[in-house]
Amino acid sequence: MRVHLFRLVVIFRVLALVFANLPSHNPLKEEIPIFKITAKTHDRNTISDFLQQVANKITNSPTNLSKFKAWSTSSNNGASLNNDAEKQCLEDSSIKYYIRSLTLTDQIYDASECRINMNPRMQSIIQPTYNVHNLILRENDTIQTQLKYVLVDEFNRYEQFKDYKFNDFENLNYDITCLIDYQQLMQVEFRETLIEVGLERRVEIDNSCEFNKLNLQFTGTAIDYVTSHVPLNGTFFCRKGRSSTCNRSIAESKNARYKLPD
Ligand SMILES: *[C@@H]1O[C@H](CO)[C@@H](O)[C@H](O)[C@H]1NC(C)=O
Ligand SMILES: *[C@@H]1O[C@H](CO)[C@@H](O)[C@H](O)[C@H]1NC(C)=O
Ligand SMILES: *[C@@H]1O[C@H](CO)[C@@H](O)[C@H](O)[C@H]1NC(C)=O
Ligand SMILES: CC(=O)N[C@H]1CO[C@H](CO)[C@@H](O)[C@@H]1O
Repeated sequence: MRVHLFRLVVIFRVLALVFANLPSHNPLKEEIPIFKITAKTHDRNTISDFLQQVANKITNSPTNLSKFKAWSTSSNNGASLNNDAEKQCLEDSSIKYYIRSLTLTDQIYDASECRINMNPRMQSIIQPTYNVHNLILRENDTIQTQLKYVLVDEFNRYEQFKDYKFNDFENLNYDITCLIDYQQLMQVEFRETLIEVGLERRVEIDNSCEFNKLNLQFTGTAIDYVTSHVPLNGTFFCRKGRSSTCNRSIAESKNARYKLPD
């Protein structure tokens, strides 16, 4: 991960302005979460997964967990819930996300095979793997995906982000051609520009869940910190020479396309 100095300067300015707009600085007003998960917005399994994670973390004795585990796996639908307390536990608990930091940054991904040119008379040509950006940007976690959409919506309302285009991957330079000289190693790379969002996640657990039985000190709210990446745009570029993913022993030399040197 690289952060350019210029970008750092820009983002600190943006940060200061964005946070001036957040209500957190007003002690009289409760801060509004950017994203909230409850039994009204998500299925009970999602809620019980979060509760289970907290239970695992805070419990003093693993044997105390068994009751909660059995319950969360039987909670696929409301009907199988054991009693009103358990129903209330899932319905009155919530998970809330708050933005705590924003950083403009880049991430680099491999976008082709690693290739070596063993033909002394011609240069070989390497290009990005077909559709590779979809593989790179693919999301596999529903909550993370929803969070990303919520963040893009939010950022689109910030005056400070008005010149930023999110998810701008329509016109990628897939036509880039990396020319490889004799015995040279080459790999196409994808530089993704993104906003790295640091979030505080508060799991607020209703008293009816009786988590104080797992740990007397537990006050009802579990706080941790998570990161979300909101994509802006990307570019392919040619990387010459060896790297952690490209060396002579794994490099492909077969089926290369060739070009006579100019
Ligand atoms: C989801 O993707 C991340 C990396 O992006 C990976 O670490 C994780 O194992 C994946 N999870 C699933 C369920 O495929
Ligand atoms: C990507 O987005 C950033 C922030 O808006 C911008 O500064 C940069 O020029 C963009 N890069 C490309 C390749 O579009
Ligand atoms: C070449 O790269 C592969 C894959 O990253 C790695 O497992 C291997 O150890 C590397 N070999 C050398 C000689 O660096
Ligand atoms: C609710 C519950 O099962 N509490 C138990 C948790 O573990 C401690 C120590 O093993 C027991 O004393 C509690 O009764």
